[in-house]
Amino acid sequence: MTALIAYCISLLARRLSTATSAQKLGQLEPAVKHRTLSYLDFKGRDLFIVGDVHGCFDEAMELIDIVKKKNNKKFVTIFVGDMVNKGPKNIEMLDFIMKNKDIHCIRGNHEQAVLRSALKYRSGEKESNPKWANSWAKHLSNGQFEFLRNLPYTISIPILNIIIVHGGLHPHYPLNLQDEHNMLHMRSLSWVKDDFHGQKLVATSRHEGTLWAQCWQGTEHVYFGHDAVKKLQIESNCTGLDTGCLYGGKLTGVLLKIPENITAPLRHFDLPREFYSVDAKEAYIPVD
Ligand SMILES: [Mn+2]
Repeated sequence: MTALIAYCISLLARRLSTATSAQKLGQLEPAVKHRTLSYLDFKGRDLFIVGDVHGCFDEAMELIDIVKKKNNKKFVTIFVGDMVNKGPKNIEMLDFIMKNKDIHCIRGNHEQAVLRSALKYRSGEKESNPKWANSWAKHLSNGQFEFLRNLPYTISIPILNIIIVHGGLHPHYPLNLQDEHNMLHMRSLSWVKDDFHGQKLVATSRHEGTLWAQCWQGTEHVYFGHDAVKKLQIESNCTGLDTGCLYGGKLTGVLLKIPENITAPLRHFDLPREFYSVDAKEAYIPVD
């Protein structure tokens, strides 16, 4: 009888702990998963979309300065996720993106990793994944935590026919049905057997199969990051901007020259664009 009661209690405890961790992850959901920018959000300015910074704050400042010096027109900057973590100046980078109103950001897998670590530290749990050097998450203020938590998975700009996502998009699903893990992590697509002896296209973060950007057939042009190994990816309707600054590569951004007074949605390839990059000051960490 005692053994039975003990067994029931252990079952209950296990269920409660599963519920608690699911609840905890639920605490990381942004208020808006898919953000839309309207023309008024950047009217009269250009758009500068920047790849993975990973706390390489000095290089980010240098890149933005170069664009400022070369162009008289002001611009709005959009970061494609992984603005922080693993790099040398995470707090400086976080302060910069939080304080500047001309900056928009989306969530990368590293913002997600920092949020998960912060939750663990806050609940007194031991951080079991220190390899990502997330220890700075211990010191996040409530404001910093909320800023990161509210980073959307995507930003869409319908008038320019553009979507910005960190990892990628599965070509078979509309935006609102995209898997959240895939949006942060995916790099490739592979066909695998499904339960009905057919084939299904599965997203993976591994470097295998076909690059997802080569399979994208959506009408929108997608800007993304997350694939430092492949560096700059220029496909017909996708552009990958992670050129591995953290690993001693470059930090890259693309300036979209926005015409004055747009009255109807533009085709992305009608927009003139210029690529800019700066060299990393050092290889901050070796490639995984
Ligand atoms: Mn990433």
